[in-house]
Amino acid sequence: MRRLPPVLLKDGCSHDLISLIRTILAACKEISFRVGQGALSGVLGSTLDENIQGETQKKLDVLSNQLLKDILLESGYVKAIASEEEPGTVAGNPDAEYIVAFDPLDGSSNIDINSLVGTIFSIMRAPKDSDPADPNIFLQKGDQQVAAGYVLYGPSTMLALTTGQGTRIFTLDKTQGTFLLTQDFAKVPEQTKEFAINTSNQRHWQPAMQNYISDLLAGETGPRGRNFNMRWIAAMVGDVHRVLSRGGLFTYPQDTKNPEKPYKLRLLYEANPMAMLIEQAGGLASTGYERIMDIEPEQIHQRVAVILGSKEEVEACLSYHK
Ligand code: AFP
Repeated sequence: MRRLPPVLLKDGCSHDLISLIRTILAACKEISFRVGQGALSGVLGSTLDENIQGETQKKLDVLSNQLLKDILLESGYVKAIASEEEPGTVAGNPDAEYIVAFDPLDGSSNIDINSLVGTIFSIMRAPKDSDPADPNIFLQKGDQQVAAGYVLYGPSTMLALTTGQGTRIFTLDKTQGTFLLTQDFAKVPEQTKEFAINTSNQRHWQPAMQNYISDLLAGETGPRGRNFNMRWIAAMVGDVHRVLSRGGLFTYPQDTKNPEKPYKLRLLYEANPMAMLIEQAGGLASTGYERIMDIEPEQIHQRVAVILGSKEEVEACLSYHK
């Protein structure tokens, strides 16, 4: 078993970037412990509050957000942070080089049923001489990300991380408290027989997605000529980890269920970091009409349609969207 190299990743990463990633992982180790404690640590269940997204906040949402926010702002390594659980951005060290956008606990509706949850993070450079209190410093295309990753709190706690030189997978050794490198370069198989979508929204999808999924469900008797399998974890971090591990297509497409909210997933701290991890592992990540990491963000909690995973299957899905 290879140990984590002392500077985490060579790849020409600066000392401050390595220290910033280590700071994020320090918070994630604590979150892993709390998630693992479950009912024993009294953090299950919901608060009486809603977040900026209008979603009921779970106790672990609030705890995870506070842990990441405190450790990052105290570290001095970030100029500002943006979080799914924060209405606006929070200013940090005006002299710091990096900004971090994160979803502190993705899939939090899974907490009370002991299912998969995770932390997703995206690291960007702060524009030169920028104001740490200016939320517009986060409005950068996904291609501007310096690093991206997630920590999956499952039977084992795993980290997927990219700094632009491929996607690596690490596993937390809970006896030592260190993430050990367990897969050097993750590779998404170009073909797959597995897709992930919340099928209960089928009547609300656009015709392109209805036709694509219908052809998958037709199996070997339909136009695809082969059978497909379906999975839905209801935590993007779990579905994306499966895609990174064995291929697949994950999608949360546009739907008309709530006219004010045609999309579900957030661009800055879900779609963009996952898109970087997937593309660095040879997969594709699209909205159906454009590459996710080409999108010019307009506001920090902006939502977007997501179709990502095995290259040939994403291309097949996109062919229905022409
Ligand atoms: P929560 O964090 O509110 O549980 O939402 C998780 C998520 O943003 C994403 O991780 C899942 O893929 C998706 O929502 C699940 O959405 P549905 O509950 O509509 O299936």
